[in-house]
Amino acid sequence: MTEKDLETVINTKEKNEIKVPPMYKILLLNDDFTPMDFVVEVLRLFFSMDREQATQVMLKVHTEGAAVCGVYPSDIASTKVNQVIEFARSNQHPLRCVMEEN
Ligand code: NFA
Repeated sequence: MTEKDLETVINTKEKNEIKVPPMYKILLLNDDFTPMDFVVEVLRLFFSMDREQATQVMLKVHTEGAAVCGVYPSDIASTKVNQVIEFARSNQHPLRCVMEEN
């Protein structure tokens, strides 16, 4: 691509206000108390994983301390984080869930 082409691409993008929304990773954090089965249910319910994938991600959190369970725009990410925390709290588990910008 020439410099002129690049300029055109940039100008077009500005004119049309094409923007990608910032994306946020959602991570589950390990703890010593939350049952493994409960974490698998969280991943199935809130992140639409099948049992096999949910089990793999749960084990990654368990062995490595944390794992990404999804990547979403900020509104969706913060809603999911709150839903997971509230679901864990209402079942008296200390499971932690956080989001971080990509
Ligand atoms: N470490 C927990 C246990 O041994 C399982 C767990 C996995 C907790 C992933 C939180 C997140 N029961």
